[in-house]
Amino acid sequence: MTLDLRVWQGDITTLPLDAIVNAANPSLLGGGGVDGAIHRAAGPELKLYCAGLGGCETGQAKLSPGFGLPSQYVIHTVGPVWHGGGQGEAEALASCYRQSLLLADAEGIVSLAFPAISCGVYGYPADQASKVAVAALRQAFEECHLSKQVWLVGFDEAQCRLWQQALAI
Ligand code: AR6
Repeated sequence: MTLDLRVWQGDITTLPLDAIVNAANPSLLGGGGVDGAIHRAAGPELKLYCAGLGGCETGQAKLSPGFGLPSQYVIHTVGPVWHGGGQGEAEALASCYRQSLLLADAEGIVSLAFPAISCGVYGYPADQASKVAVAALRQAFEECHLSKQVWLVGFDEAQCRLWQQALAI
């Protein structure tokens, strides 16, 4: 049983893994950023399927097929909106990574990729978010039953550096 954490730069929608994680909003009906890219690449079936999931609360995670994506599944999670850090943002962000990893494990998913959840439109400072993410993944893995290969995806080089720094702690 091993947790293999790796950093990768690029468009998460191109990765042929068991699952990619989407930084969604509570409606699960699509939006901008990585959410928009995932819905575009998956095709309209994804929105139809997600409409039947009944939304998703902040810090929770839900599963869908990948449809037109090269990945088999999409794990939709809803990160917190950054309000300065005093409104439970770190706990909610940790919960996103934890619930996504545990859902993956329950579905037999071994390889999966995360974007930097909440670090775009939702405004979470990316250096802090990266550390919260790595700590939460390491902690949640202790409850997993299968090994995991987790790709920490940065759209740009700056985010990849932050992932590397968080991994070095
Ligand atoms: N591949 C990998 N990373 C990406 C991609 C991509 N194709 N596109 C963007 N990123 P964001 P949030 C990075 O804004 O902050 C949506 O409208 C991006 O550079 O996508 O959680 C939802 O519907 C950033 O580092 O998600 C919600 O309403 C990271 O992904 C809201 O935005 C997250 O940025 C969620 O906001």
